[in-house]
Amino acid sequence: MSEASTIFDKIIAREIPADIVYENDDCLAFHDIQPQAPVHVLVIPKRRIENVASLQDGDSEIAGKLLLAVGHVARQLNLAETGYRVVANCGADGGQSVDHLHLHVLGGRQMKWPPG
Ligand code: DGP
Repeated sequence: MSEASTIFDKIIAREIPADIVYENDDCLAFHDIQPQAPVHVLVIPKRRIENVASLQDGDSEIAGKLLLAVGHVARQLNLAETGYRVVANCGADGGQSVDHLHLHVLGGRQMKWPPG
């Protein structure tokens, strides 16, 4: 686990504002500040985990809860019927810019493949 605090810790602590769409005991979801689709939400664990690569065997519960939170957000924002994309950028080549695990939920338009 990374020891370095990130901007997402400040969002979790309500020290900076975010457009929060869903929250439970373990996860927080809020609109991305630089949306890449009509709907672009980030789903994060409240506990700091650096990225997918740093998940440990003991993190299986929070990993599952993150995916369940994605499903909840998608239903809440009416993406479930039309579909959406879930992305986890990991590390430098993955394009990760915030070192706090987050799942991008992108929807509201037709996604393309391959991604850039
Ligand atoms: P990534 O590149 O996968 O690490 O994605 C990080 C995302 O976080 C990026 O799409 C922009 C978003 N982001 C960065 N800072 C903030 C912030 O202060 N507020 C919000 N809502 N999103 C942020």
